[in-house]
Order: sequence, then C-alpha cells, then structure tokens
Amino acid sequence: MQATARAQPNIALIKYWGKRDATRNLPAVDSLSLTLSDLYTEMEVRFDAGLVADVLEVNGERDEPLLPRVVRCLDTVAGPDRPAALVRSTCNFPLGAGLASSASAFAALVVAAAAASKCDFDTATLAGFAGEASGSAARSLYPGIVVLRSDRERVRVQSIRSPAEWPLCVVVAITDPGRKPTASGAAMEISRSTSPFYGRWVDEQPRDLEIALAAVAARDVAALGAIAEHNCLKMHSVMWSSRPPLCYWNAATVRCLETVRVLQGDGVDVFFTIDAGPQVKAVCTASAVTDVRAALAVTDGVHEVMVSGLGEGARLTGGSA
Ligand code: 2P0
Repeated sequence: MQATARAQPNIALIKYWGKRDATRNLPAVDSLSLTLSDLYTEMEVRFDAGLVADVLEVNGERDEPLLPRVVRCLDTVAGPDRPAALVRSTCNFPLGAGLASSASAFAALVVAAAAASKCDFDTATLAGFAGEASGSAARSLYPGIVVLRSDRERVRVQSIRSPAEWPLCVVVAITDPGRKPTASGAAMEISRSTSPFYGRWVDEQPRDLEIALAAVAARDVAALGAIAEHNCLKMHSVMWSSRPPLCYWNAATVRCLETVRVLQGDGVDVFFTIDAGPQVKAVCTASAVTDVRAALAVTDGVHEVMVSGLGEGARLTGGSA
C-alpha cells in the first residue's frame, strides 16, 4: 500500500484569484497556465495499519501546519475509513514563496494516494480532488499549456498544447526565498470581500482568457505576453486595493520588471508574470533563455535564477503492494 508520484508546479498566465465557493474550493475565474518541467515535488504515500495517525514529512521535517489539508485530501481520495498514512514529500525549490509549491504537492499527492489505495480514478477525477485541496493544483495534473474552467459544480481542465508543440521556457528570478506573509487562500478571501476592483476583475476574465487562447493558437509570444502581463498587473491591483493591502512585491521584484522591459526593448521574446510572492517569472522562447537568464541574474536583489521548460502532468514514479 505504497506509491510515489512526481508533479511540477504550474505558472498561471491568466490568473486564478478568488473563489466562487470556498467550501468546495471552486475558483471564481477561469485560468491558463504553463506546467513546468525542472521544478518538482516528489510525494510518497504509505498506508500502514500499524500507524496510529497520519504523519507528514516535508524535506525530511515534520510539517504540522500543512497536515490537516493533507489529511482531508487523503480522505477524499482513499475514503475516511482508510488506514493511517506516512506521507513524505521532497521539493527541489523554495516552499510557500509564490512558486506554486502547493500545486505540485497536491497534484502529486492525489496521484500517489490513489495508487497506494488501489483506486483507479481518471485524470479528470484526480484533478477535481487536487483542486479541492488547492485550486491551482488541478492544473498540474496536465502537461504543457493548460486551461482550467469551472462552474458551480466542478472544474474542467485540459491541456491545449503539449510541451513539444510550443516549447516555451520560464526563467524564475528568486528575490526572496522566504515564506509569503499571507497564504493565497486567505488572501483571495480578503480581496473578494474588500477590493473595490474585485467585481471588475471577475467580469473581465473571460475576455482575457479568450485573447490568451487566440495568442496560444497563433503561437504569438508578443500577444500572449501583452495579455498575460495585463492580467497579472490587474490581479496585483486587486491585491493592492484590498484591505488590509496585500503586497507580495519587494524592490527587486520591480527591478526585475525593468530588466524584462529592457530585454523587450532589445527585441528579446520575453514577458513577465508574478504570483503570490515576490519572485518574477520571465516567460520566453528557448532561443531567448541565455539572454534572459543572464540579465535577471545580474539584476540587483536577485538571489538565484532557475530555468525550466514545459513538462508533463503529475504521474506515478513508483509503487508496491
Ligand atoms: C494562480 N495563484 O492562478 C494564482 C495566481 C497565486 C496567484 O493559484 O486557496 O494555492 O489553495 O485554492 O491554488 C495560488 O493559490 O490557492 C494561486 P487555494 P492556491 O496560480
């Protein structure tokens, strides 16, 4: 009753920010994302009737704060009568820092938990389970460029381009590897209930998504970048206009945006996006990676630069009876 799965985080270009139904964790807006290849979470789930309670270890350390969400997710996948589980997660990038570590963690968790409990769910069902635990995690079940749509009942997720069909790259500039001050779920609720711009954000999302989908269909980096940057800055405007204000940026975040603008001025195919953290993700073509990485690495305040291509959805990497 043991299985291991691997999943990568995903980076949204059309963002999920706000919930339609907090109890079932259904997003208020549809989203578009890139599943990465080089950053990952590996998750081992071992059901063991000899254990008295579930145990969670993240990178070798007990993680009590995250345990209740993991327990709920295991109950959803394997049923509440399941044996207790030892869950061990390892991650090769900073946690809780706006790099979608919960997306890769819960995507890997549902795949490993289903295999360890011998439940044969399809990917759409597993994506639904992952999304209940973390809205963005549903997207990490799928490869390449991914669309998530939702209604009052469920999320529907699909991959619209494989990594091979449009091999974009993401250069991540880490400006602060520490944990974010406000978790995304709590912050979304603050925005929904206090930002004067929240309603407009939700209303404009279908149009932004349609423009992005047309840009993907045409493999048009400039058009995709224009709508992705606009959507990102709109989401951060909703955050900034919340009460209390939610500002995930630091001074180096802004300097990275200036670096991307200089690169664009030089004709480099690149655009930025920023999530609930101070890191800047520069999306570019494979031929632009060297220039983008070099420019961000020497930007004042950048601690580290990570580079990734696009990758597969969550998958099983090991298991035994
Ligand atoms: C996204 N983010 O689309 C957006 C952009 C952060 C900014 O999805 O409450 O951890 O667990 O459903 O998925 C991060 O939020 O939130 C997120 P919950 P999640 O990637």
